[in-house]
Amino acid sequence: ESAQFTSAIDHSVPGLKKLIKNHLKFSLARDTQTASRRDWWLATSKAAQSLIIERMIATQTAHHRTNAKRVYYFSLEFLMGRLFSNSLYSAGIFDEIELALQEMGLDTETLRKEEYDMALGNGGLGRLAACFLDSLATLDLPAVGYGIHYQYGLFKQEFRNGHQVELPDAWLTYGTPWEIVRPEHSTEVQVFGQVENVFDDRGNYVPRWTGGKKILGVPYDIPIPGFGTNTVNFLRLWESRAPEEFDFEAFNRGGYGEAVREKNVSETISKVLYPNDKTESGKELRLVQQYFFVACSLRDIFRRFRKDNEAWEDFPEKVAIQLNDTHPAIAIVELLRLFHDEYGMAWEKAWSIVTKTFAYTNHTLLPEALEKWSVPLFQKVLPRHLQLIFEINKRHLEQVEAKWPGDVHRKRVLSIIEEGHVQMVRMAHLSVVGSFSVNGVAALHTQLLKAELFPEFDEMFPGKFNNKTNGITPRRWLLACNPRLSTLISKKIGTGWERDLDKLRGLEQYANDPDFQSEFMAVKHANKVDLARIIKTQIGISVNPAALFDVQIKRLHEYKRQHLNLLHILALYRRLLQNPDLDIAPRVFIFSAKAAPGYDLAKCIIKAINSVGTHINADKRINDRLKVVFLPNYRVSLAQRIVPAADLSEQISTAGKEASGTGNMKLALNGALTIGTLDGANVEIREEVGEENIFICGMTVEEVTALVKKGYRPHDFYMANEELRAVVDWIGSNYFTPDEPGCLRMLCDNLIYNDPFLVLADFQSYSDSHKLVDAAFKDKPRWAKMAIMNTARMGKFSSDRTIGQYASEIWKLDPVKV
Ligand code: 26Q
Repeated sequence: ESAQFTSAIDHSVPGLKKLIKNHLKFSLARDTQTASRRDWWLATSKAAQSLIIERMIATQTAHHRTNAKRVYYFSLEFLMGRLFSNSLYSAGIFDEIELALQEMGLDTETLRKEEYDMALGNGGLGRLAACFLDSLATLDLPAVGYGIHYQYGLFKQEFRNGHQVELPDAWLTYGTPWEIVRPEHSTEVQVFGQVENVFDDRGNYVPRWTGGKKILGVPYDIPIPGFGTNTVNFLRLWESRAPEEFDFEAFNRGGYGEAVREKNVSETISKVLYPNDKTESGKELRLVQQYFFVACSLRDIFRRFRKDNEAWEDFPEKVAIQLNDTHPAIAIVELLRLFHDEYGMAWEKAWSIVTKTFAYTNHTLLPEALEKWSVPLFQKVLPRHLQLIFEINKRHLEQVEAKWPGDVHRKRVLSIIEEGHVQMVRMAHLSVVGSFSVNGVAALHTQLLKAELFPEFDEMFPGKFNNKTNGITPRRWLLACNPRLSTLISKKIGTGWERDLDKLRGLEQYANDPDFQSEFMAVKHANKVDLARIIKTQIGISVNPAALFDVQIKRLHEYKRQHLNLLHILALYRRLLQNPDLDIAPRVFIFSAKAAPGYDLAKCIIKAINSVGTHINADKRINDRLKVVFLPNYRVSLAQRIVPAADLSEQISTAGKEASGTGNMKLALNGALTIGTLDGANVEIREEVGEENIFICGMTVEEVTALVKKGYRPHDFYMANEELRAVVDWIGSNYFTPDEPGCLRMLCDNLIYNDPFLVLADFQSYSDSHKLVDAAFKDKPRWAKMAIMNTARMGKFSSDRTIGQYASEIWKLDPVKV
């Protein structure tokens, strides 16, 4: 079905000029003489936003009129980055706005730099949610993203003497043109309190959750426009506030000061995004955040469902909820509680609706990253939910008993409650039991999920586990971030690839064409010149755009092994010092990464790269053949500058540890070659681009497992390899940090005596692989051909393909044309 849509806005260049000036005047109270760059950016954004809002209203009317099934994407993180270019492209006014601005002596390139990144996420998981929203709208799928309106996003990173320093990310200081506050859809939820038994309206003596602290959720909506279609979905983010009555009560109890203090507690909930940090695990406020946004969102979904439907049985036909990891998994229990406690529905019926509604995506196999909450903490924050979890678990274990009578081991490993000194609630187990679908994010990851993490669950629920290999949106990660390559591609194969990335296969036939090769590499060179300028202005280092740009950009984590990269840099440096005539292609090593504030070893790796880099960059003897650059404050907008300029993409996690990776896809799509392990989506990237167009190194999952089983001794690798021993010792000495003796000792000791991620075991293979990279880079036509093949064969990794599979295989969701 479709709805009629006609725009009331003049899309012409003069029309848009007028619209921008009107916003400058009436929304910002500025005249053209005194307007700052930010004012112009705001006014232009508001102009684009008005076109998008028109389409949003039409879309919501169409979804309501057709009573369409919707998917709700629940996530603690949405790493949106900047929205300016995306909005212009999606509103279909990029060129018109460019011209309109030109006539006023401005340009989009300058204005877009005015925007703060919307950094409401840590990394891969949050950025995946943002790419999914883009694809959902582009595929005309009815969808709403639900999350938290954090006042502060992921911390801002600076370096002081090479050490990471964290600063608050006050992204809302000057406001944002993209969001619409909707106080009329505010909703109240409670936390804490106790469970009492009371008589319900049918005379049954039932448990009731009472005495909790009331919190108001106020929604902010960010329109999400599709590309090349009229659909505009939205992202709804909840801000926590103190409800009026509560303030008043507090005032009566303790006066003004007490009332303000109580208000602060309520407003703390949406104050700040938690960094993905070991030291932050198990924190009460994090559980409150999770429950707060999930409870608000479910009430919002109920309101929308009740407008168009009568029977609760129809709920799963109209509502699918995707859980982005276990972070929002408490939604399973809250929906059960709403049906059973609040609406008096029988347990069996309520549970049956719940388990037809939820689907869960797992993003990690690392045991230390699986969410657990202690039972006493749960008892304090969500006492009724804890009771319900015990009841869910009792019934679940009865099913286990029915299937495997007397098997106590099975009951122990399948239980939602982990028994121990303190009992723990395993959120992953709750998610598997409460969902009809559990998916991994790459083929290898899903295989390991079934075979290693949840083998007993896979046996108990055959068919529940499935794979959905991640993807990225080609609108942001090619069209917007790499205009030169986009133009070249469209010139060669026409447009259309933006909505159908498989069309890039059309480039394959030109991979051997010398003219196309030089055009393709000229684009890469121009992008490298741009990045070199950014490097110069950001950190004052001059780099040669003709050098090989070797890029590792991602969160800093031991399993991602930035320190393996560093060991190789030191080996190269040493080879050059010992053999000054060594013939290697000049290289610029580019890092960008944030370490979690409490992750000491990760911060030590940052310091090590910075200190080694400073030393190498200043060494005249190597004649600029090596440069090491660490760009501070990695974020989406910086990634958009680095990705188009990369020659080589470092994807070197310990096999079996990186669930998928998505940076690997962004870089390969933009013509960077991958050096990587057979981990995550690298396996599928190799399948697509062909093994002749990728540099695979390191141990396989099977080899890693075998080595760990036999007993890994990093010291043996250290002793057996002269070069490896030299570079590890070099880091551990005070050579690179004379002013801070001992500061890199923990890194060096960790490698020799512990090395949980097998860095030393993979060193030689990695170093050998880099020799092949060097040879390939010197052969210019060969490198060009390989780079073109990478771009041409990355179609599979469009998030449109991923979302198409979620929609048909999990959500059973149909598009609605607007
Ligand atoms: C947990 C507890 C307390 C505070 C924070 C957290 C927390 C926050 C974020 C735990 C994990 C995350 C993020 C995980 C993440 O980004 N995982 C990545 O997801 C990508 C998308 O599927 C994959 O491509 C990556 O392989 C995976 O590491």
